[in-house]
Amino acid sequence: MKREKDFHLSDPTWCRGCGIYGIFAALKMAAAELDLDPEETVVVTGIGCHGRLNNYFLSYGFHALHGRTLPVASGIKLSNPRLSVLSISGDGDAYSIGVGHFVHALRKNFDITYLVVDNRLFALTQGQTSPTSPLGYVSVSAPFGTKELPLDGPRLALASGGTFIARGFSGQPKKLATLIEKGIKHKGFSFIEVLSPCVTHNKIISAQWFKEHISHLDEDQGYDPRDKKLAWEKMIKEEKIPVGLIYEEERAAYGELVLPERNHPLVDSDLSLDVKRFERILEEYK
Ligand SMILES: Cc1ncc(C[n+]2csc(CCOP(=O)(O)OP(=O)(O)O)c2C)c(N)n1
Ligand code: SF4
Repeated sequence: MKREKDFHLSDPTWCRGCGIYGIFAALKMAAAELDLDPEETVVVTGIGCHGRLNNYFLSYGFHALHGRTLPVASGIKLSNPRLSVLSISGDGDAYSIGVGHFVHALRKNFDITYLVVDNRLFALTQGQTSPTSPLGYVSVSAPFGTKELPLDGPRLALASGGTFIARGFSGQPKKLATLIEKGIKHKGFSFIEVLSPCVTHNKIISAQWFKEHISHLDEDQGYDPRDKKLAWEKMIKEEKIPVGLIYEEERAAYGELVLPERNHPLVDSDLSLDVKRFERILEEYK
């Protein structure tokens, strides 16, 4: 049985107090609990402060282009379905430049786990407004306050056919670890948005602010994450931000549909070069 420290590759250098420390801790807890094999696990990150996680978490890693974690992660999973594949983005990475990939990954139901670190701004580039920044939010890119309505990731996921939709808080790593564990076990696309304060660029949306503005679905006796109508009602109520497992359903994952028994995934295919065949192809193009 593994322990958290077995996944600790090196000490992080995020700013002191950054929420991503809590996400790193939760990821290690979940990996240890599931006894993941670092050699059979791949974490694909985007460009942003969250992207440094690859340097600290022991597994295979791929630091993808900004907004392109999902095509890389889904390609890896389809090429080798035996791997556990996680993708990690910032709210800018996921909901701005990468939002098209997000919607299609949800409806296709790739069998990967997607964590979105929602600090409500572009952190690495020094605090610009992101799609989750609240209306009126003042930043270096919106000095008179943003005039755009914020995007809600879980609502978008529910509308796009998501089969596992959750929201966690970096300040509660144990609860978050449980969500990550469930997400990794889920057969299909598991999406977990994680509320995470950026202590350097956002003095308003702090850890305390999140604590005061969230409500816990697991404390709501009447809530059933298998009831889509109930999930919608909860999501569109303009009250506290719901945290926990929002919705889960079973639906065949994309890989199961396109890689039936008779087809070999790329990893099991013979990719050795047949020189004679290659020369014939070259001849055809002369
Ligand atoms: C194609 C492309 N566009 C823009 C950038 C500049 N850029 C780097 S990180 C970033 C945003 C980071 O914000 P987020 O994804 O929320 O991650 P965080 O730093 O908050 O973890 C941007 C716009 C880039 N690297 N590549
Ligand atoms: S700039 Fe913000 S998100 Fe980035 S490491 Fe520092 S506190 Fe964390």
